[in-house]
Amino acid sequence: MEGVKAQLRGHRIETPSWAYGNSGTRFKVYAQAGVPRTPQEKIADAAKVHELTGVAPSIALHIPWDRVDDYPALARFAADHGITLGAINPNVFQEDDYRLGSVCNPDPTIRRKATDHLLECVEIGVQTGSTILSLWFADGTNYPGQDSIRARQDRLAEALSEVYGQLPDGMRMLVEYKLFEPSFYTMDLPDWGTSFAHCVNLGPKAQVLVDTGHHAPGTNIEFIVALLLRAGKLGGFHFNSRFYADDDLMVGAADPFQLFRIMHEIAAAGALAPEANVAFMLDQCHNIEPKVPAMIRSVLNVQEATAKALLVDREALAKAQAEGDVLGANAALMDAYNTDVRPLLAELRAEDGLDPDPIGAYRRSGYQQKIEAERVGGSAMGWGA
Ligand code: LRH
Ligand code: MN
Repeated sequence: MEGVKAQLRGHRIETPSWAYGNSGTRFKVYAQAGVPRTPQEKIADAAKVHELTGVAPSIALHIPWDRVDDYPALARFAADHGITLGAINPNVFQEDDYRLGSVCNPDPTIRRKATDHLLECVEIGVQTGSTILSLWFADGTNYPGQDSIRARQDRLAEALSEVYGQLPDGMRMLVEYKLFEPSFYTMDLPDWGTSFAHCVNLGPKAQVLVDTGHHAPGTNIEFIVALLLRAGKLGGFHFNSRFYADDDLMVGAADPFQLFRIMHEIAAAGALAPEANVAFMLDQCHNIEPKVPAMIRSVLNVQEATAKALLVDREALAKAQAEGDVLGANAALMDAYNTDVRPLLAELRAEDGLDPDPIGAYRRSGYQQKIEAERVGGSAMGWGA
């Protein structure tokens, strides 16, 4: 069990700055009390999540939502709170200029503007000490004939290659795909295969980012994960869960078994260790639930799925698989999945000087009351769509 504990101790889950802010749907963005008004307050909330879970030592930024005048100072502020600044996410999907796309736009001046923002985010990453440029494009079309599918791929390849060429040593780019929304006929990066093809063309510093909410219903995401791992092209995850579309619900809430199957492929490939360089990041929206405890719950859900995956009896599984013992092999996985790992994780936290019950600890901390009392006035951060 000590081996499992050691691997769980080495696990790192990055939380997204935007999930601490107000979010919603096209119908309503619900304002909640105590929501951050500045990137610094988001960092403070992320630091609270790390303080109570011990495995969330970094926060991803989104630009311009987290734009500041002095990024080295922001990195020092984060360090003073015991965390680091993680992936830098450019935003080329919230300006009128991007109506027909950003880097895939038919208009070269718009493409130039979008590419310049990506390059600005590379520079921001240098100043924050980040090692990941995390790229997602809303680019696509809504009607057949609206634009040339092939020409848009040429434009995408051109922009990605220019940015790739500007990546400093130690920084890599992750290319996220999404089946649909906000475009509803084509997305220029709709699936793992398109992202993979571009990443292979770009080179070793380009890898695929798997957002678990970005697939057609019924997609076997762990198959994609196993395949990308085999090809050395799995850069990381945007973990969340969904019942229907890109619902961005708490990871593991809608389909904990799927999360377990994904973490099983990770563990089986020995890709849990930090040196495997798979970025485990959350990407969620807490539209109706309190943000900080929702983030703590999400980190615990990933920990629980990971602990179950580490408890798979690999010898029994390999033996059953080799013997074609279908039921035996499936049982090896289900025994692990059906194991209650909460006592193990509580013990681990206690051994590490953490409260065995982080959610209870948060409630007892009075942090929620504190931020609701302090964060009055100013404008709460949100998507601002
Ligand atoms: C797009 C996405 C992308 C982000 C955004 C916050 O749906 O998953 O990763 O930039 O959400
Ligand atoms: Mn995402």
